[in-house]
Amino acid sequence: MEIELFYTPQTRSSRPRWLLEELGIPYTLRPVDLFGGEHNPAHPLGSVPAMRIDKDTMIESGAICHWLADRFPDKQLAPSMQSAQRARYEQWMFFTPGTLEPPAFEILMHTGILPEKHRVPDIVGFAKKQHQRVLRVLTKELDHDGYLLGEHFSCADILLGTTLTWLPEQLESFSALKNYVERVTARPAYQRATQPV
Ligand SMILES: N[C@@H](CCC(=O)N[C@@H](CS)C(=O)NCC(=O)O)C(=O)O
Repeated sequence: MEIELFYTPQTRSSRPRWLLEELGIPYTLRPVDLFGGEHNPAHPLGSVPAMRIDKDTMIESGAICHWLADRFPDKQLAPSMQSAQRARYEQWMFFTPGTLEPPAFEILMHTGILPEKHRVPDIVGFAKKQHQRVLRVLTKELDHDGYLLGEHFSCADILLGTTLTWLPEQLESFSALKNYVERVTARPAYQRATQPV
């Protein structure tokens, strides 16, 4: 199987890159200079990430990670469908892109990504409240030395871990989450995945 990952550092394409490093399988990085104005030729919207598996192309960071983790069951980054933990795993795999990411991204958009004249302070205020509500749920879940599924690190931690690094200042009053981010980002695979290309 030949895998190519269309990738820009410090974007959602960090998720599949980290996962590929955790899986320890060969892949080729195809850097896309998104911040320099380049569009990703492998994505219908020009966005990152996209992944080519032999001749097929797949988009959506969450879907790519979900698929890869299941495709290599021996690496144990996703509980099997028969496992009692599978439902919980699915829940957290969707919680990050569906519930944590929207307010986090609104904050980023309206404090930095959008040109100043298009930023709306009221959206930031609302998004910060919603983001903090979500962080309160997560901090209760992670008030221990492990991961979303307990002692076992899984692909759900990759989605969550990357997303929590977006806004470190928002974690100030959540020590369990700060410790969690330190723990997951200290993993050798994360360190490899954040090396410059
Ligand atoms: N839901 C998509 C979002 C992809 C996305 O918006 N990627 C951003 C970088 S994090 C991007 O490429 N933005 C530039 C653009 O869409 O033109 C995913 O998770 O893959």
